[in-house]
Amino acid sequence: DAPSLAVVGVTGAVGQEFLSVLSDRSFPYRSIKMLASKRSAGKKLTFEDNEYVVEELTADSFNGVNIALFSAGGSISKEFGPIAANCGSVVVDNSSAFRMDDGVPLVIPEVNPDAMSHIKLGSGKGALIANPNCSTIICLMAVTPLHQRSKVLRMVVSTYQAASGAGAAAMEELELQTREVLKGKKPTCKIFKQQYAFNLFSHNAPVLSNGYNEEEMKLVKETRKIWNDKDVKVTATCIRVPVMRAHAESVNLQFANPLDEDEAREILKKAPGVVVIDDRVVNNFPTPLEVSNKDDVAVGRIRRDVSQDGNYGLDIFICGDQIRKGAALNAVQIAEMLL
Ligand code: 11C
Repeated sequence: DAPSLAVVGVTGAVGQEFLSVLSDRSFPYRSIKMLASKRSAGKKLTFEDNEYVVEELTADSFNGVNIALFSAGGSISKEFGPIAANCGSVVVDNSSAFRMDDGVPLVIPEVNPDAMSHIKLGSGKGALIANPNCSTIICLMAVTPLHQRSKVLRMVVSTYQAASGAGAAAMEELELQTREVLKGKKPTCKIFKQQYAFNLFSHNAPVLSNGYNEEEMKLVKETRKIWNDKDVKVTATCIRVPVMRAHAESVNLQFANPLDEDEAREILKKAPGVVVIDDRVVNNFPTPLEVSNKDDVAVGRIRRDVSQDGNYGLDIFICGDQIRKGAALNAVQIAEMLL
């Protein structure tokens, strides 16, 4: 039997993308519940030619639900994720609420599918599965195939993150500010404290006592969990740039064994969910616009790191759609693995 689904946070940017990805991939379902906060309850939406009324998320929402896709923020996940799992639903959660919890698999299907192999749909037992942070997913999609060939000892990541990572309201703010600045008006700053259009700034996540912000530490901790490698050295600097919906990341790698750039390029060309855009002659490399609304993560600027001896270091540049592979697509792929 096809599963019954629930989408929690259906009116948000990722919630809406869940629906398009489910439809694009012809995900089978018996029924689908559209769940959101009280504020959005009663709104109508059309999905695959049927009209649905958005229902208020409550503790009773999950009776009979087999798979629940959550993207309504960490506090909603913390409150309702365990309720759904206790009702027998397998929860695929897009927030950071459970990612580092022991016993909760943190999964990128192309990278560590085995982490969730013990979770079975139809066993009657609910479960929580966490979707990694978008920056981690996009980074590890490209770096893992290289890591599988030659172990990564150290990774230095610098991100250029899109508005979508901060939600639909941040995307609207970027558009509004761009219009305002072009008209010579003072930009409206609601989501971010500083001007976003024609600017960039350190990621808006809270800064911790070690000087890193939470977004940066997610890259550090999630990589260790997904690779099951507590020794891998990761450092990151995360920056918000005025781009609508795709993140870019510059990644410097240090390997345990030599890996030259030609072999790295061949590995990446064969990697699932990855495309190589690496044309030095015409200076054509990945861009956020090129990958927007696409499933694949693009990699380019693949080159030997001249600061390291021999072939022990590489620099690469990665772009991936934050809402799609960084969030909704990855979650739906996890749900597909349950079928
Ligand atoms: C961003 N990665 O681009 C963030 C948003 O832990 O799921 C998502 C935060 C998270 O701003």
